[in-house]
Amino acid sequence: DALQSVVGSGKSQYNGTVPINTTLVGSTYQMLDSTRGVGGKYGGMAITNANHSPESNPNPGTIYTNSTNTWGDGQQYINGGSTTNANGQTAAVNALWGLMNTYDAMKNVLGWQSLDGNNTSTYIAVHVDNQYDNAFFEPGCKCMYIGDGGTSFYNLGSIDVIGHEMHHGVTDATSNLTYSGESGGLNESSSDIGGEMTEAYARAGGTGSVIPATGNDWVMGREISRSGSPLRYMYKPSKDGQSPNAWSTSLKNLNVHYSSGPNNRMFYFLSQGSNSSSSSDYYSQYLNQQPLAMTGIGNDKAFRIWFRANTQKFTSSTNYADARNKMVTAAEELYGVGSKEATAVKRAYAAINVGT
Ligand code: ASN
Ligand code: ZN
Repeated sequence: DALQSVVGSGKSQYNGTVPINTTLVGSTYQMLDSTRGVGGKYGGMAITNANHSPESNPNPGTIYTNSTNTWGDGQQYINGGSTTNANGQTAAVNALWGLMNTYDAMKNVLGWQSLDGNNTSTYIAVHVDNQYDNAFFEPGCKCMYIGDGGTSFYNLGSIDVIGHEMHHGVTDATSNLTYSGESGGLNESSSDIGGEMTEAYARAGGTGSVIPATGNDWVMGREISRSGSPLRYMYKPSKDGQSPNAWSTSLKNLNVHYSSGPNNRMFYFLSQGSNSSSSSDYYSQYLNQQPLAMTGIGNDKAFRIWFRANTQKFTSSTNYADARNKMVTAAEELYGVGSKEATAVKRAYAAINVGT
């Protein structure tokens, strides 16, 4: 059968009804986006059904199919229900919408193609395990698995979480930051930055910028949380009760999802600035001091500097001090030695106790 690229309609759980790129094969629609990526397992970006195969040995299954090009019901998946009816398809709609936005933000803001920079296709398998409260990038297949959520979360396919997992794929293909110690925190932070910027890209309406008129929420996983509390607060990491706001010698001993905190906050300052006279949560509490007052350079520039540093400068053993120096170099290459952008990088790191 001839393959025909078409645009379908998906009822997503977190973003309303969204246009999704699918493929018509004979009289069956497939959740295969052949407008993004080439080669790889499916010759385009695909969403597959892991159909509750275990997280410890997941089977990605096959591409989602449907008899019409209207997918999902926008509702949380009912545990134990069909993974292929409209309710079961919603997880796939969430994943494809997140994937499309992640891919487009990388391409249109950063000039980067897919996870490896060579535009190689990947895929996301949904419904992994049972009532699974996690999502992950798997280096073997260079693909991603998304859980339905259990006690803590709803379906983990929010845009920021999908972006987070896809950016693990970029780090895996480039700096390959070791997933422990300070480099592990930077690896996690790079995914939080990528996830938050993907969300910003979608909020900005897919315009090629990551500067939405409505601003960012600067948290990870707001939508997926059953408790209402997000997973991580980029603007003030300590709000999670575990992450520090600034670098210290003991940072390397923390779980990577907490040692990411200071770098997340650095990125927030780099983009949005800080105002030492403000008493709001956004600016207070750097150790016992206020951060240095600084002017932010906005999401677009901050994202380009971070991404260049991670993909072109960092190595697997890069720590916070090394990241700071390489971020300065990346800013100088993009915007000039002595540029306000390079100065902003120094101030943002100084605000988390790295360098001056
Ligand atoms: N969801 C987690 C993450 O991507 C999975 C993990 O702990 N690696 O960070
Ligand atoms: Zn992660």
